[in-house]
Amino acid sequence: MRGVFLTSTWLLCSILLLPYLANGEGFMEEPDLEYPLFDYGNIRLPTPSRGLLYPRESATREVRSLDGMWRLVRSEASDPFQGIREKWYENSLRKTGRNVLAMPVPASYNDITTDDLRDHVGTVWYERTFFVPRLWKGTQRTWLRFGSVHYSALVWINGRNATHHSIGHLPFEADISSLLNFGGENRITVMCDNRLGNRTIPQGSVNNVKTDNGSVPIQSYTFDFFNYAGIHRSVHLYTTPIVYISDLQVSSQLTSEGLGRIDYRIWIDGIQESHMGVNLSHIHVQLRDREDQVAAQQINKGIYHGTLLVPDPHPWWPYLMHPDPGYLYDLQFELFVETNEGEAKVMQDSYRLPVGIRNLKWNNESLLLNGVPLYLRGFGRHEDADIRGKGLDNALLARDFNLIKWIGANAYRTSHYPYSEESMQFADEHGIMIIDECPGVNIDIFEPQLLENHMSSLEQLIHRDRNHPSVIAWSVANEPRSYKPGALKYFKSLVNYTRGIAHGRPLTAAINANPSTCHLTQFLDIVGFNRYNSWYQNTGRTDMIVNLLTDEAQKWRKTYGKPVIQFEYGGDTMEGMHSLPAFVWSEEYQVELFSRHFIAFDKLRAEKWFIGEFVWNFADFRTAQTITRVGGNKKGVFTRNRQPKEVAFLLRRRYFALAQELHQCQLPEDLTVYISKKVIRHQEL
Ligand code: BDP
Repeated sequence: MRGVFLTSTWLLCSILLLPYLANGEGFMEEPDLEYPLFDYGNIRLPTPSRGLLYPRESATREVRSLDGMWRLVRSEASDPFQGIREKWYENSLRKTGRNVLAMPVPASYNDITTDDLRDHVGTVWYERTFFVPRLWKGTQRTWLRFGSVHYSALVWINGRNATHHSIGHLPFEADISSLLNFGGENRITVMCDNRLGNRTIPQGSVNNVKTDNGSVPIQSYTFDFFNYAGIHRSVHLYTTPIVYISDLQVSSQLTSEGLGRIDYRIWIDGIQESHMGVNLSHIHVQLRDREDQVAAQQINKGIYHGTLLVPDPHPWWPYLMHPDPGYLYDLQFELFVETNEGEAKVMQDSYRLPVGIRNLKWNNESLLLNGVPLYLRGFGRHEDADIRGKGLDNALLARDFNLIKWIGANAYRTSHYPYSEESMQFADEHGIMIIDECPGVNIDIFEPQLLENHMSSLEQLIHRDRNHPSVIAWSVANEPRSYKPGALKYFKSLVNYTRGIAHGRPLTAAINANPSTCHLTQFLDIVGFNRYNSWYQNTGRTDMIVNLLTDEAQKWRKTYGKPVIQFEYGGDTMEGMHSLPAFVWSEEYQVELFSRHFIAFDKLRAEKWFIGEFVWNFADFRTAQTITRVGGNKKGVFTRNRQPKEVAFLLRRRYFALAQELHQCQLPEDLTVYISKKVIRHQEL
């Protein structure tokens, strides 16, 4: 039940507390989910996500973390559902008689132990206990929220079913008030299944193979990163009032009159369930700037969407495009109810959402932010580190953003899945632009049920991230087998559906097919291609980059007439391996390979439609075991431990040179080192 959302009866009493307030006219309507699905007549469209606001404390909400040490028990790989049959969730996992391990949350479980848990296929069970205050009973709702569990999860509270979810890297939650023991101990049990199949996003396959110890299931997949699993992001308990703000949607613009414009929509839930006879009074919407001054506000009665107009707005700018990047306002929503006497108004719920004000537009040449054509200098990345795998780690997050800023990048792609909500917040605050990618990596064997899951992954991603100013595009896939005949109707349907929910962002994908064979690119707004000149092709020949790359980019442009980005280029590099002249895998080779790409990029930049260069990869990362990987993929500009390789200094000089050329940014003092009296700092650039 979606709660109160009145669109037709306009009972707006938008009390204009400041002269520049406006009403909700012109607000983007909710997408029409009856999108034509072409050849896939019988596809079930995803149920639109609801709720899932990031847990934030407020005058009416409490947040508690369930992160910490949990217990873990693994099932036999050959019998993943043994725990369900034997009802392991009914008692403590200690009672299963199986080996109980201490397991940190958030973290991937794979690299924590010294045994073969790393390569386990199937289910593992987590549990912990926690207390809930007596005072929470009856007066509010208690929610359980997971930032992500990879790949699928079943959750029990005190032995009773609480929720379930599939597709990693995305949040899910449930109101668990009716399952809790208030004032006493509670037990949470999570079954996590890491198996990937033909219809999961991403795909994989599990096959039994004969080993010296008998037949065992082996998970295989074609994507190039380790299939880490477990409770990857934070687990929170949070409270809301019984009648509460369940969801918020915002979009922003800078008007031609120089005003900032924020359109918002609010969902209120729980009125039916409240036995207190709650009468909604009004919603007070207030925009506060960094100095905590009110920049705009509005009071809405009986209407749950509106528009704030902001005079002299501070626009949200990307890093190095403006001296004050990442400017965020606080958009505060306060829901008031009438008391029984109908006289006093009482604040029922409040929630604060950070928002940025910016214009995002695109055409067949450019992607423009606040009217300025963007040139994206960035990376493909991974959420990956030693020991914690894909587990959220705030220290790593802060280090990564410091490195991104140190190197002068202004963007990255969340290759190849949605990154943590905490990282999206960081990107908003630091002015780093995000190409937000769903987990559809290496999609093959196109069929309707896969399409349903793929749509759902995009729907959940867009619902989660639509309010972030840093998100400038949605990427619907990475390197799908888009040259295969089945790809045509699959992607036509997928893109059509996604366009209907895109919330003001262009659509793109990272393609490795070529311009004449790709069935996906024709449907997109921005052409993104991955190409490993002088690495996977013409290995060792850095003299075969410039022409091939410029020709290919031009071909993409000519075929589709859209802005073009190179989303991946690079070569594996062993830190500390040197060779003069350059030889593959050496630091010198990576430097030479990058430098030759820069020549091509500069030629292409002269043609306005080439709008970005993304290195593969920000840092070295773990992959499955193969003979082509030495401990993982080594294409990082930084090591897995987040230290620079030689190429990082070159890339830094380029990224800052571009930022200075395009946006007159100040160069950092330490960009070059002293050489002699005659060589003046920075002139070397
Ligand atoms: C591309 C993939 C990426 C790989 C990279 C590589 O998009 O996931 O890690 O190649 O081979 O094809 O390094």
